[in-house]
Amino acid sequence: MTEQPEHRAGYIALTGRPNVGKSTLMNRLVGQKLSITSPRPQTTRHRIVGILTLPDAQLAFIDAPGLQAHHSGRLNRALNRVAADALEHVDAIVLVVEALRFGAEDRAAIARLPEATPVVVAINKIDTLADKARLLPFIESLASMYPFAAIVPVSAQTGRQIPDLIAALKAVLPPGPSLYDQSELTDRSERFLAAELLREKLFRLLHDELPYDTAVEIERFETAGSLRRIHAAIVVSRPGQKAIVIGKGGEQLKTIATQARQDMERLFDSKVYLEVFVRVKRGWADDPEWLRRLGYE
Ligand SMILES: Nc1nc2c(ncn2[C@@H]2O[C@H](COP(=O)(O)OP(=O)(O)OP(=O)(O)O)[C@@H](O)[C@H]2O)c(=O)[nH]1
Ligand SMILES: [Mg+2]
Repeated sequence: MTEQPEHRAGYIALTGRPNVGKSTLMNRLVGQKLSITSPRPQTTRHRIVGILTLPDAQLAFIDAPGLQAHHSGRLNRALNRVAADALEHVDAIVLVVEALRFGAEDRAAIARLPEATPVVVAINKIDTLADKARLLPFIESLASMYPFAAIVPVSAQTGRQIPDLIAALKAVLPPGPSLYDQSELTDRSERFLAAELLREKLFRLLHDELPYDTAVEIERFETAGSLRRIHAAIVVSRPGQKAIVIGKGGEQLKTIATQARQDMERLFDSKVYLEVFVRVKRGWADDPEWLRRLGYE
């Protein structure tokens, strides 16, 4: 009789400076687009769990906002709380850094690592490297900074060496039964995921024009057979911002809504009827009731 490997399971937090690819990496690890991504830093605003179930292990990844220094106010404080909490009570941490691009914000991320939790480094975006030989000294310098359990170069975009990262994480997880049912992919509802997909299109299509205090609220979410009927509000804090989101002749909003609907149909594997409008709510980002309503507090 061959001995079965012991089943392992645990929570694994993804951390690292903004824009290193934490959310892209989580999506790649679980094989599904759950967490939104964009070229803009500080895209992720909510904690979301993505679950990878294997025959001998279950890895529950936690993606969360990074610590924000560039904005102040109540919304920002709420985001920083989520960022700090995400590193507590986890079984392991993946510190994501970008290949050959290490700076003050990365150093700060290392300084915040809690003692006694095993940390695996994922050196992301290796697909952008012309000269792979330069990775070795980079790995050596990282290894001298902190007692990391492992350092694995990967590409979240192409999937390169993702199996090696999973193996390194399995090795540091404690033995134990699964935390979630094996059919579960995330702890979040379709309602939440729909709001996020719409927010992603705002981030991707409006670039720097998009004000920081823009959010999405799902006002109605109904499932009728294989159809999802969704009414969503894009919440901005000034009338001028409403004009930016709608665009000339409503073209911008139409593109945003079409792309969001296509992503929702893929994720929910169903037809989606999506109606989107823009609502102006002055000062919502400093209003406790609205912060709660939009899931920030
Ligand atoms: N070339 C390349 N680009 C990548 C890779 N992984 C992520 N990116 C890109 O990097 C940008 C940021 O990715 P995100 O996953 O949103 O980064 P993040 O760390 O979650 O960012 P925040 O949530 O804002 O902190 C996006 O434009 C991604 O497409 C990779 O392996 N290779
Ligand atoms: Mg992110």
